[in-house]
Amino acid sequence: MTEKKKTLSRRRFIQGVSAAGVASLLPCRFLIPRSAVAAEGLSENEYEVFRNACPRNCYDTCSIKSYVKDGVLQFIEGAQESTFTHGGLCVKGYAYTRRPYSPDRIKYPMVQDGRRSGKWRRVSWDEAMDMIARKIIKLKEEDGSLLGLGLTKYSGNFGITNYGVEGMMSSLGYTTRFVGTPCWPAGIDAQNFDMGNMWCNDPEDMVKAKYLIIWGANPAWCSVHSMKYIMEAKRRGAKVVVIDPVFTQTAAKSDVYWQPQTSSDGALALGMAKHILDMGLVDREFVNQHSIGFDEFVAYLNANVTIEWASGQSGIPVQDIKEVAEEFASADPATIWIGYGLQRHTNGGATVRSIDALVAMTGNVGKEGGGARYGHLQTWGFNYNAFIQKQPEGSMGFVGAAAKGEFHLAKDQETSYSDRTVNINKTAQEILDTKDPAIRMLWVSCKNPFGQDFDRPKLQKAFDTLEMVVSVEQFFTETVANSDIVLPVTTLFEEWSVNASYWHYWLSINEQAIKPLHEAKSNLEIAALLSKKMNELSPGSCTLPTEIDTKEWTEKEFNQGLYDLFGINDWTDLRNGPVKAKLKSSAAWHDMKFGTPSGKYEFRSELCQEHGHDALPEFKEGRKAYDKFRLLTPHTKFGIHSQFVNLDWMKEYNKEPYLYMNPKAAAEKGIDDLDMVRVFNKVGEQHVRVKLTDNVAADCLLMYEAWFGKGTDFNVQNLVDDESSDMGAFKAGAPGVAIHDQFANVEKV
Ligand SMILES: Nc1nc2c(c(=O)[nH]1)N[C@H]1C(S)=C(S)[C@@H](COP(=O)(O)OP(=O)(O)OC[C@H]3O[C@@H](n4cnc5c(=O)[nH]c(N)nc54)[C@H](O)[C@@H]3O)O[C@H]1N2
Ligand SMILES: Nc1nc2c(c(=O)[nH]1)N[C@H]1C(S)=C(S)[C@@H](COP(=O)(O)OP(=O)(O)OC[C@H]3O[C@@H](n4cnc5c(=O)[nH]c(N)nc54)[C@H](O)[C@@H]3O)O[C@H]1N2
Ligand SMILES: [Mo]
Repeated sequence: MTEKKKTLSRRRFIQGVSAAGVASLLPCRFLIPRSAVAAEGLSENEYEVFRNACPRNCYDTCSIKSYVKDGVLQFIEGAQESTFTHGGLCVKGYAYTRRPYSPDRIKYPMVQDGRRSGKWRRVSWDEAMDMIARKIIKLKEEDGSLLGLGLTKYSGNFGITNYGVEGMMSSLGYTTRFVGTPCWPAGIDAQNFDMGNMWCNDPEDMVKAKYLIIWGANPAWCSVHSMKYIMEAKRRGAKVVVIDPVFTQTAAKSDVYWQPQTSSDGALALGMAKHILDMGLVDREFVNQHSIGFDEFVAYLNANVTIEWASGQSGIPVQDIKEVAEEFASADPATIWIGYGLQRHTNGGATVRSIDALVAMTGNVGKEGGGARYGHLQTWGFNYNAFIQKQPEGSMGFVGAAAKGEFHLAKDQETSYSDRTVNINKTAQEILDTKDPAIRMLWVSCKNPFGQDFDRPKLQKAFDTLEMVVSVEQFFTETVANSDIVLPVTTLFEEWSVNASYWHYWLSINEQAIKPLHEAKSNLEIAALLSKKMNELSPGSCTLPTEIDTKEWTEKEFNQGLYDLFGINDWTDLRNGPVKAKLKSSAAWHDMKFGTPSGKYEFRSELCQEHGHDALPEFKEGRKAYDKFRLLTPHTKFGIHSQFVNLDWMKEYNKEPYLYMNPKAAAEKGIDDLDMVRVFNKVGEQHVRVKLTDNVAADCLLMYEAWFGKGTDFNVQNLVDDESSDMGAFKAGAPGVAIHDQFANVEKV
């Protein structure tokens, strides 16, 4: 990129920051989306304009408009067509113009001579594929199956064509898959037990809410575009309550802020439910017509719950609980945003069920402006063509139910073979424990286990047992450092895909805006290359085509159902801008036809009981403290997991990591502001600088998860173990993980 172009995009970036920062917090009536090009007095004709979508694992899944000149990405902006993205991006989004051109990018396939040695040498794609394919063939010969080959993939890129990574694995045979999600599965199961699916109202209808409780979510950082609806609801007179052990930027925008004991929210919700019951504020019509099990729930509340008990558990005063409960039950409509942070606990699923119950008993389920908002996958009706691939003939696999330890090969039962599944939230333990055959080779894609998985010290030990680790990456993460081979992957601007959101109802195409830089290839192209090499070395060993056009494969993800839902004739219509689903109503469950066995809202769920939990949304005790302070490691403002913070352009916003600590607790430990400390627990330790703040309670330590780039050792996973949450296995295949049920101590160094 020339100097001149660099300056231009840098300038845009800085302007974008201030505009977006302010715009995302303004009520929508003040937001007039205006093209950045027009605003700058430039002509769109000077640029080639492309449609893109942010593929990160984020509520907002922003629709992007990209401007390219001479084959170089000049600047980007939020698409004006989407009322959700509304012409603006978040700060990290505006830094995207740097990402393809970052000097830190992985540029070529490389091989490391000795893990963690840093002795990388460049190899050709052909050499890299040759090494990988020969290893795969060797595994098959030695083990009689490919179960020794593991895939761990999660949310680095949610573009639909990237499910071709799973497709690639299937095209090789039956392998070992790390399944589940660290993100939200306890809440998904909870909503499935209560309502028969996870389905949330259109977030844009939050403007209609008269009362909003934001419970264990931090949209001011994690869903910036949602804030304009919350602020507009407030402008129209709604009251906003935020419940979070941390005084977040979202809390700063609220009318009422509660700082409960972490993991006590179930008690709080049940206390509110009891008071609503006592005050006669139950919506009898909803309960009688559309639910089952309410009488039993009432009996449970009467026998076990008092507001004093809820107050004792949570630390929220009795009077406050009463007041908010009454206001919530009296407002029409009233809604609760149930955050993902809230359910990352050993009692997270039970907590979500008790909050759902609160929304249901007040008649706010199925109502515009109401709802127990968690997430949805209503707009994800893709073909999953890239995902679904056929195993080569004669593939050996796992037999019968995927229960561990029951693996045996049965040559005459080919049709019953399957992949072997292991829990993604226990990566380290699963690698160590899985036998017959052991996981010998690991393919890592769209995933940074050393940054995002749990118990990093144990993970190091586990990786050391692996014979070959292949990482498909853009940057030299800690996972790459623990790999033998790294393959350079494209950024979103260099490939075709399509993106939907798990929160809003917009659909965006992602066009290839620039040619892949250096030797980067998309996940799909890498899959095709592997297929070519496999078939060269062992004909018939991989069913995937050996040439893949990512544009064609993007097209293959569409179907008439999607076209009808979005009111378009063809996928190419998306090149004119994102489109929104044609919703009959903005309310989930508007027809009151629930997906539960009874077809009604189930206060009492036998299905839930069958899965080993209480049938009623009963209180479940949290995890017992195993060290002095509660340790929280939630999501950061200017990064998403291990992405963005490492970019040089973002350094201004993320100078260094901190431990946030209450001044009272720090004083007891003789710790001053900006001291270096050692945080330690049974998992490991981390050295970090302290920032004193009243935003966290005195019994709490707070560090935001993030990867600060190569050469830094900050990693919260040195202190987070892999304890499971209660729910998640029903819908995600493995339980969630109790990320926020961690404890640690601290000392000055
Ligand atoms: N302590 C703690 N741990 C957590 C959490 C927490 O709150 N606290 N949050 C959890 C949650 S909610 C989540 S969702 C997970 C997220 O965990 P991950 O899904 O692992 O998250 P990312 O860091 O976003 O992405 C992983 C990698 O994908 C790479 N990548 C980006 N695009 C592509 C691509 O197109 N192809 C390939 N092959 N790679 C690509 C990125 O460079 C990045 O290094 O972390 C979980 N871990
Ligand atoms: N900027 C930015 N945006 C993101 C992400 C990111 O990393 N950065 N990640 C994306 C992803 S993958 C996800 S999953 C979402 C996450 O979105 P959120 O769920 O909004 O974010 P988290 O930070 O995971 O957790 C939200 C809050 O839960 C609180 N919490 C933890 N335990 C409890 C509890 O016991 N009770 C209560 N009441 N609150 C509790 C935390 O203090 C935190 O403030 O955001 C997405 N958007
Ligand atoms: Mo997540």
